[in-house]
Amino acid sequence: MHPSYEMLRPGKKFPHVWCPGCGHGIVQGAIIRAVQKLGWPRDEIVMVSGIGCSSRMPVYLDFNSLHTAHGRAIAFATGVKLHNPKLHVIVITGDGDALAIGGNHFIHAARRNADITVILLNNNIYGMTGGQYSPTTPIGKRASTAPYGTAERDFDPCALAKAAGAAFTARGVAYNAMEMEKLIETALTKKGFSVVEAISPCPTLYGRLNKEGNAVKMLQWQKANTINIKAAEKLPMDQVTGKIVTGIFHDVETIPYTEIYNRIIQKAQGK
Ligand SMILES: Cc1ncc(C[n+]2csc(CCOP(=O)(O)OP(=O)(O)O)c2C)c(N)n1
Ligand code: SF4
Repeated sequence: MHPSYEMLRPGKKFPHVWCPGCGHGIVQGAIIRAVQKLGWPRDEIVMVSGIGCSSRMPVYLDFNSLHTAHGRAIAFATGVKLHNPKLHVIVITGDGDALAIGGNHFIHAARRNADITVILLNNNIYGMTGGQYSPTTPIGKRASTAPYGTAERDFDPCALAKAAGAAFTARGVAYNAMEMEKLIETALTKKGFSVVEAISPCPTLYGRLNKEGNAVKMLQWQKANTINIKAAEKLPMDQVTGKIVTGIFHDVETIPYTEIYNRIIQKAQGK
């Protein structure tokens, strides 16, 4: 039996809804391996998501799970962690879920330094609802709501999280599943608000609308256009522009929100 199998809910929730070639399954595999490496009991893990193709993940994984409302996963996750700080709380969210309808929760959880890990599956589009553009659709790229290309600039989720106060930010691509796994494993061990942006191709909508070819071609593009931050730092800017930079961008020791909050509770109780 494949080692990932014990983390799934076979029989109950399969077949899954993801299209052939969707990157979300690759990211799910990386999360499973990261959790297995850490050796955490499944009962101590809570996986929280909003709504979207990406947000279906907690339905398939056999952890404690909350499949909440669109954009609200981070708010639910913060509540879970405050209630029981011993739990490992992982948020699964999409670029639409985290940065459009859920954008306020994202920045304020970073500001508070909520002690949760956010895995943001960025496919640059709203997958579940038919390919509308999202806050990470690059300017000029097509979406069902932008047939001639978007006129809006896109967010860099890692830069946004850092600016808002996150303790840890990193980016990986589906093509490099081994690096993705390591980044997720590291993020999960960090105190405070940690974010891994997982670049996950959507061949069905983003790829088709932007004529990027099938799933294999999209992964080949990732392979050819990804550069690790350590290599990028040694290159002139013009050789990095247009590439996806991966790796750890920000990593600081912090006192997480949960600890500060609990100190206040103790103070109020006269302890
Ligand atoms: C309050 C609310 N507004 C809108 C929707 C419709 N809706 C469901 S998923 C989604 C976008 C999902 O995009 P993203 O988070 O990027 O995830 P993906 O499907 O691309 O993985 C939207 C707009 C909803 N379910 N609830
Ligand atoms: S529509 Fe896109 S994001 Fe959704 S399952 Fe299909 S390939 Fe994945």
